[in-house]
Amino acid sequence: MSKTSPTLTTCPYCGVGCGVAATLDELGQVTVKGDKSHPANEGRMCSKGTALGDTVYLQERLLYPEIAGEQVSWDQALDTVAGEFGRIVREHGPDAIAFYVSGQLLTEDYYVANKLMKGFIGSGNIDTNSRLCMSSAVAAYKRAFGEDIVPCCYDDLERAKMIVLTGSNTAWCHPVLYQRIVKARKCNPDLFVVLIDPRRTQTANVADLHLGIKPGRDAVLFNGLLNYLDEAGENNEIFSSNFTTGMEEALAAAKDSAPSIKAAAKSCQLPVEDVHEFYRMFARTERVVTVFSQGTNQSSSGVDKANSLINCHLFTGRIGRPGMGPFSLTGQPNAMGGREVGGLANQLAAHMELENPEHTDRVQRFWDSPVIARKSGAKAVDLFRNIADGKIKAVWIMATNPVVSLPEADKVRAALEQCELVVVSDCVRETDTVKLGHVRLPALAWGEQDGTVTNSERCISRQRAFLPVPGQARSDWWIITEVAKRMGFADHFDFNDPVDIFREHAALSGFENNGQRAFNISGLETLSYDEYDTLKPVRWPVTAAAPNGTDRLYGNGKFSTADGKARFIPITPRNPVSQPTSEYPYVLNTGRVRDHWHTITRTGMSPRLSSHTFEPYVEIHPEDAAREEVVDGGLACVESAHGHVFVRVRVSDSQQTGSLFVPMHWSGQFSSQGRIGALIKSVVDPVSGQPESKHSTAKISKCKANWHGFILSRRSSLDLQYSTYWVRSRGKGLWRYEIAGLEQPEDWAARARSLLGLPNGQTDWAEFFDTSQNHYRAAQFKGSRLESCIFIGPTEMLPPRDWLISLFQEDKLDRKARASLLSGTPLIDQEDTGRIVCACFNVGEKTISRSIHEQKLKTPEDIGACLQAGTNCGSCIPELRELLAAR
Ligand SMILES: Nc1nc2c(c(=O)[nH]1)N[C@H]1C(S)=C(S)[C@@H](COP(=O)(O)OP(=O)(O)OC[C@H]3O[C@@H](n4cnc5c(=O)[nH]c(N)nc54)[C@H](O)[C@@H]3O)O[C@H]1N2
Ligand SMILES: Nc1nc2c(c(=O)[nH]1)N[C@H]1C(S)=C(S)[C@@H](COP(=O)(O)OP(=O)(O)OC[C@H]3O[C@@H](n4cnc5c(=O)[nH]c(N)nc54)[C@H](O)[C@@H]3O)O[C@H]1N2
Ligand code: SF4
Ligand SMILES: [Mo]
Repeated sequence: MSKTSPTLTTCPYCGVGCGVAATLDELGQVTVKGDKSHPANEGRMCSKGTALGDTVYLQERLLYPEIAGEQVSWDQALDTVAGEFGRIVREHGPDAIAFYVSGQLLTEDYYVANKLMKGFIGSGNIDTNSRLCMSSAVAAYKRAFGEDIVPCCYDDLERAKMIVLTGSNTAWCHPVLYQRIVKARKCNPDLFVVLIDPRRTQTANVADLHLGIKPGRDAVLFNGLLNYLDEAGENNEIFSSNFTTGMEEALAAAKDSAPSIKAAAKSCQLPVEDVHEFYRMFARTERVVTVFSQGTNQSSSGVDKANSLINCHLFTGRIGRPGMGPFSLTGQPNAMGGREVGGLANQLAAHMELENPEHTDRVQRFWDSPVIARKSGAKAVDLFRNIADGKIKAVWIMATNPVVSLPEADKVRAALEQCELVVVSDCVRETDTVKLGHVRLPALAWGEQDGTVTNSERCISRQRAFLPVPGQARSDWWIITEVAKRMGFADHFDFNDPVDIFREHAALSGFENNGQRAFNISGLETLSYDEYDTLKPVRWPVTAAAPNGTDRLYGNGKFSTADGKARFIPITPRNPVSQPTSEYPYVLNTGRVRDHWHTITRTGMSPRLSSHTFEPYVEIHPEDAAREEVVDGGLACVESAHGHVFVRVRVSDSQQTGSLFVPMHWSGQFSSQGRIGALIKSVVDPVSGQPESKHSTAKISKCKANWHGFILSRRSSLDLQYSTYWVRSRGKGLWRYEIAGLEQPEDWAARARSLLGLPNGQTDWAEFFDTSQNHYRAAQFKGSRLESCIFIGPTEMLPPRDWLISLFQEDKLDRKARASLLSGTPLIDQEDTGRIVCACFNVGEKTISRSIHEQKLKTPEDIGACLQAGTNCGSCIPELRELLAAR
């Protein structure tokens, strides 16, 4: 493999599913560019995809199988897992074991995991992190259409005249779709965009109208819309009378809860005019796409919220035609593939149902399996409760980090700590979950593995390997089939290549289908090895009748229910379960930042991606901040009945009063106390079982640290036991540690030395101590190169980090530079660039602000022309606009 032959593959991050062209050069460097031929992105990329090359290094990888922390052979590891699973099933029955899998597995991996558990072990106990992500959307689509079908495709975003983004921070979480919306607006100035989100996120930059809804009230807003549409005579009678049932009941429920615009606005705490504008525009625009994501799904009434918006599309018949429809964006790269293979504990496979005897019979015959699960297994939150209760004695966790991402995460950790057998398959060694694995199985990572993924618009794309297999890592499908073989099911798991599995999966989708299941990719069941290898992205269904795939579904008004009609669902809105109290007065909302992916196991390897947001934070409205006496840039403790975190304070009026926002990303691997999942109450939607991760309650207080500091060091592990607060992040060629402590050090210099593990009297160590101010600074050199530096003092007022980080790039620091380093002030010719805004070209906030001022820049394009910022992936353009507005 050389520079000249890029491999076409798919980005492993979000559900947009961008095609990328990856090149490995002679020096082992990986560069990644957007694939112009891929329909999802047509060459576009975001900051995360662009930086994929930074994340393929092997330092943090799990590369050998381990039992109890000792390296073992694959045979030993696989025999142990198969043997123990077999014993536990014999002694306690099949429900005593469970798999907890992930939307980041490839379809082929997912298929065999589900087949093993449901068809051969005979339990429904396989659930997935998609439970925390998509399950409310799945349940809502099933209720409305009779099947889990996303009827739209991305082209609809360009064809729409109105786009409603609800509970979606598209700019950060689906950045390429955001770019497509921005472009669509340029091409079509009449395109009207509405954002519904309690926070004013970067996505608001593309919105004509931002509805800063009271958290959790979405169903009232959409019930109000349904009622308005009815009163305005906007019913598509031909559609609703021929193709739907249940409209009258849904209308009655809507009228009950939101009888007028005024009532809806009041309940959602929104200005009446804004709600009216939204309703009016929706009523008069035929081509509307309603995009929804976690602000809808992660709710104790997530399924109802989704159905309330689907009702409005059914009422107006806006479904299945170009430029319209209710469009759930999937989060993970293969959330959709997991839905196809039935990875959720209440599904079977190929869109069939566990509790439908006809379906179980069909799948059992197809699999020729000795048993078949006939009842739903435990959903994620219950699955870990069953582990805690000892009902589940062995669990196999693949490609997910539940100790960080599940609610009441400390209980999840405790459950795993006392579980008889914890098996983990991961590519990273030190995650909070992998650490608890008795058996650790090294999986291949992106770039090393082959298979398929399906994105939000049902588009199946290939992931292709272009990197050598490191250590003894193996593909997930291989690991699973080897365990299956050793459990006695060799004949049924005799796959030699992912294509063998894919063909079986495709064949099952068409097996005795007769048009009953829209998920049908039987057109791909005879793919040869070469055809699979060169498979072009294609949207399912793919059948003999539609060999090139299908853009939209249900345009003919024929749905997947028994009578072929879609169902209106009457919605009685419910409030979120946890409501603020005098003890926990704030609504705690959680979500994502631009450049990190989930629990940071992979994006944390990239200096570029780590510099945009390097610390966990809490966002709070200025009035609340004043009341709680927390200040911007200071540290705060956020606490619920279940746990606490220490995070940096960001005071911002984009946050509502009474609400806090904390990112979901930080784990024990990267912070002393940043795991926000520990605070979230395990409240779930009664239909979908999806946790209410957007609406817990908490209190906030100032963290009374007596010293603050930071360390920049080429060393990756330091003993940070004296720091109550620490966060580590990667910089170019170094690690950055932000630290703080509660107690008052007696000897500041000794404190600093102990943090760096340095004996007194070391000579390559230059230090400066201002005793009157208790400011301690020190730098360690190796030859003329800076090795580490540490700054501590009594307040957060410390020198700019970005300038110091740049000194690590120099091979030689002269005396002047060393002196300026210790004084904490850049020399005239050294620029402090500030926090990195453009991750592609490493352009900092201060550089941009200076140029805006000095060069009188007016638009993001001007900034691009002057500094390159924003000209590659475009992920930072919303922030460039904010910096322009701030001038
Ligand atoms: N950068 C980045 N991108 C990602 C990911 C990542 O980790 N990092 N993860 C991927 C995954 S798996 C997923 S699921 C997606 C998630 O993508 P999104 O759903 O867009 O992201 P979130 O930040 O979780 O939440 C979206 C918004 O919901 C809002 N919200 C909270 N409560 C309510 C409410 O009651 N009503 C409404 N209308 N909105 C509310 C929040 O304020 C937040 O801004 O992102 C994917 N893309
Ligand atoms: N508070 C709060 N909690 C949330 C959310 C929220 O918004 N707020 N969002 C929820 C949502 S939507 C999601 S999707 C989850 C995500 O949460 P998780 O799934 O727990 O997060 P990840 O960090 O993506 O974990 C994936 C793991 O798989 C490993 N991995 C990557 N590729 C492979 C592979 O090919 N094979 C194997 N075996 N391992 C691999 C990675 O190293 C990593 O350890 O978090 C949920 N939790
Ligand atoms: S939008 Fe970004 S993270 Fe999502 S698939 Fe595309 S490049 Fe990857
Ligand atoms: Mo997700």
